[in-house]
Amino acid sequence: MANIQGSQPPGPADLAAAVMSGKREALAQAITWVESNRAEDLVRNAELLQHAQPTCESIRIGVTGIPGAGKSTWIEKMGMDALARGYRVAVLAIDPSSQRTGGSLLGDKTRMNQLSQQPRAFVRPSPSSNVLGGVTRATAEAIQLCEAAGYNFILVETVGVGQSETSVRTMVDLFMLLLIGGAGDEVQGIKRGVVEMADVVIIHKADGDALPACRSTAVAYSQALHVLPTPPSGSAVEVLLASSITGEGHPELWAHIQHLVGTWKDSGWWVTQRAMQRNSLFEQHAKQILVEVHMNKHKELYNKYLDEVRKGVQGPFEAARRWIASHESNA
Ligand SMILES: Nc1nc2c(ncn2[C@@H]2O[C@H](COP(=O)(O)OP(=O)(O)O)[C@@H](O)[C@H]2O)c(=O)[nH]1
Ligand SMILES: [Mg+2]
Repeated sequence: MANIQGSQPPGPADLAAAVMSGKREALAQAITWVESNRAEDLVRNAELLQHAQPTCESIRIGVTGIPGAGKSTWIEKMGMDALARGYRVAVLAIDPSSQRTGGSLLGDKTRMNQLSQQPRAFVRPSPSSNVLGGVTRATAEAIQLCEAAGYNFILVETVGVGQSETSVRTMVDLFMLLLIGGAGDEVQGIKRGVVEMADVVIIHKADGDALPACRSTAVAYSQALHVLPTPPSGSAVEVLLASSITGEGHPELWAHIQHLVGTWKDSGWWVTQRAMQRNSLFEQHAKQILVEVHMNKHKELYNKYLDEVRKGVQGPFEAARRWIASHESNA
């Protein structure tokens, strides 16, 4: 998209105003802006974000689980339910793997055909594939932009394994782990660390022939979670069965989410967690901007050291230290 209306591209303040007035194309364009990684765009983006402040109180929910666990289907069901309850729904996907595959890992369901046709829903399938190392930042900023546009129910789907779960955990209020009944931990690609990040464990696709296997998986996970320490939220992790095809388990899930939101708002965890997340984002931004700015100035030296480290001429730590130190000598 070139710009909103005329021949001149909008300035950051104009775009922010258009986002806050609820124009979908403006929101889409603003998210494209923050997905840019170019150093010269950082100032423009900062100005956009300065202006585009949230206009609503939101609930942010992150969803993880292996490809095929039904995350997109679950999100579409939750999203439709949230719309029915009067929320405005935004869906974002965080997909570091798209850097390599151009996003092809995202299946058809990611388009969320039903949800994306709703006027009060906004679906953004995946960050653009050229966001080098900036996927986390772009997603966190996209969440802010959605909230500026008045979307008060934000769903974030993680795609790919490893880093993306940890990143999403730092930007949502509730983190859902979707598992499939019957499959062992290894099959599910679940590391202990991911289970420990979850606020709710959902044994998904609990319908038809799969129901008995789902029940036993639920029992096994309830027992396993029992021995883990209570999460920092203070709420024990519940294991719930759900099907996003039949809708079974969704009313209970919805009630549980509302319960957690209420409990955490009363206990102060809601505010504390968001404050901690803002600090964590600041730290990430500071480090990343530092490296980007430095890289722009000292790319050649970086490549030279990379080569020397590969050949064993310099140690990796020494090279990194000297590369950073080049700042003082050449500034
Ligand atoms: N039986 C059953 N199938 C489901 C359910 N949810 C999703 N699926 C199917 O599982 C497949 C993968 O779903 P998708 O949402 O794309 O998974 P994702 O890769 O985790 O996003 C699709 O064929 C869905 O129709 C469910 O609750 N029950
Ligand atoms: Mg998906």
